[in-house]
Amino acid sequence: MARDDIYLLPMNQVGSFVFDEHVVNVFPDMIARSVPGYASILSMIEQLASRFVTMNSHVYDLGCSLGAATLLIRRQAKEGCVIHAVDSSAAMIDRLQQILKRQDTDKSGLCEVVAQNADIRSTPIVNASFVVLNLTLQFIVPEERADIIQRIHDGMLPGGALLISEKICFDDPAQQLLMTELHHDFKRSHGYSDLEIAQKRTAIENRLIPESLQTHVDRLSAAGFSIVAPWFQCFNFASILAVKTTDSRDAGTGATAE
Ligand code: GEK
Repeated sequence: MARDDIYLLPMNQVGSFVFDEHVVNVFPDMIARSVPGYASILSMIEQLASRFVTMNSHVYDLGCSLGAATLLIRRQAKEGCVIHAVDSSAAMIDRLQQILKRQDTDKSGLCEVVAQNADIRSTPIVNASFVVLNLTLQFIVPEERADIIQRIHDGMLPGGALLISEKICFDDPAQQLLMTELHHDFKRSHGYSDLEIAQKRTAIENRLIPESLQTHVDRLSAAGFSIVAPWFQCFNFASILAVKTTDSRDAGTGATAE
């Protein structure tokens, strides 16, 4: 795995962050050393897939990058289901297609994966049992986020689930400062220098817009998800599971009439 050294040297001017060929080459290392809890979230995505993916349904990995979630979901896929791995970066999708080609040659009996270079703002969602937005919505301007969440909800089968992970911010300035510092400590402890942290921060500043956990929860509830459960947080990164049920009164409680 190539090491992320994109911001290692001082830059005269730090440009806005783009998911290009350079980033693709170092992406697995970059995300593992930048997002506290990334590996834990991925492994839970696989566990959730085994519960929520149903036969003959569609699964969506929106903002799939190199398909880390897609490949784990594929291990749990049910008969007749199709995974749609969508990303607006052509470089990411090209590399994912190479990975999938290798996997398809090595193993038989895997479910179909359609890797698509497209914008999630216009990706139709139909017959979905499981949708993943792992660290993607944060790159969409906030005004356009509700529409995406609503379309996901509306395209989902009853009993279907959306997993959404995001970098979050905090209303309390002291908490915001502490969580930012802890995140930077995490990056430092994984080998990033202060210069790398500062330059990456400048590059991503206007591209990645975090919202509070409550803002995400409220948006998911407003879209109609009957269970909205934050299930993971590590410093300023959080993950939420949202489930669409037919009847919110007995949603996932396993309650019986007894
Ligand atoms: C993982 N989910 O490894 N439409 C489609 N893709 C987009 C859009 C958009 N409008 N905007 C950004 N992206 C992955 C990690 S990375 C997270 C996701 C990160 C894509 C973008 O090209 C990139 O590949 C991905 O969203 C975000 O589980 O780098 O912090």
